[in-house]
Amino acid sequence: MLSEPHYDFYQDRKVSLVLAPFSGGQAKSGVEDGPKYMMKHGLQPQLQEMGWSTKVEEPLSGQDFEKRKAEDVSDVHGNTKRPQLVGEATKLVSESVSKVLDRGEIPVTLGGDHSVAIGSVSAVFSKHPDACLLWIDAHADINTPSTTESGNLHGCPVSFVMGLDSENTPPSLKWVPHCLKPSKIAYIGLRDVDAGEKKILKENGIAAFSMYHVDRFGINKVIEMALEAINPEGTSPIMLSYDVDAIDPLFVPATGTPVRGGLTLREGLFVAERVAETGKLIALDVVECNPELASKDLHVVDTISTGCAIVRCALGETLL
Ligand SMILES: [Mn+2]
Repeated sequence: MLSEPHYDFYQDRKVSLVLAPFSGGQAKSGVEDGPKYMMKHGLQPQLQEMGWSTKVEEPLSGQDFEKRKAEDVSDVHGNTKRPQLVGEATKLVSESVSKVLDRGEIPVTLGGDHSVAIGSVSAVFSKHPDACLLWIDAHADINTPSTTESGNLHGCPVSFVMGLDSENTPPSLKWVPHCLKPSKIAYIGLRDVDAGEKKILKENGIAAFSMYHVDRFGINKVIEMALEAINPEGTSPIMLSYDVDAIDPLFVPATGTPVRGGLTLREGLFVAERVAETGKLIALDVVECNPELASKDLHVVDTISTGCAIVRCALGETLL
């Protein structure tokens, strides 16, 4: 049965692009250029064309995170790498997203690596405790300071906002509110989940739909099941945190941790279209576009144009 499209949250059509050019949640350089490339690709005029009024927030401008990442090797805490940088950057992102929400606009956070979601998710769930979160990703990003093998904090954002393993939280991330309940997050697209993460997902009863489920049930049914799990009444505001590596590297090659066997381009965009159709979107992240990792120019275009398309689809662009 087709649900009637209803774009309740889109009446005002006001969006703020929160640029988060940050790479400290992982080792590779280049992901900090994601926002710049998406802006250069024309994201802002594209949204204006769709009838959205747009603002741009740059909470990290004037900071020297990239320089500090290169120079300061002492920024470690237990297993975790660069917690001071991640703590500072995500706090700035959180304050910015919070301000955008207070103005009644939809924050669209453009990463940057996925650690920036510590900032966006904490702001959204502090203001909307009744919200639910769809996490679209090849990875679960729910490692804790104790379980992480790489020490890269872009693999840990969910554990911080959930308050897992809080006794080992680095001091610089103690500001993060434990605002997300395990019952309010669902994953789609998983295919590279660490053993420690599988345990966390199971123990907390988290709704996790891997590529197996997409193959078994189809993407439409998977989204229905995901929303049913986290938003059974259908009334909660929805945040979408979208890692472009959920989509297969055939379509999105320029990303830091590509994993084969992902969503097709259409399945990936359908997720965003379907969320838009609910009319309940309150916030969006699009992260992990890394133009530096492209081996040809075409790979940059593929990746950046997909990132922009995710934003447009989530904000109501339709094929007809
Ligand atoms: Mn991710």
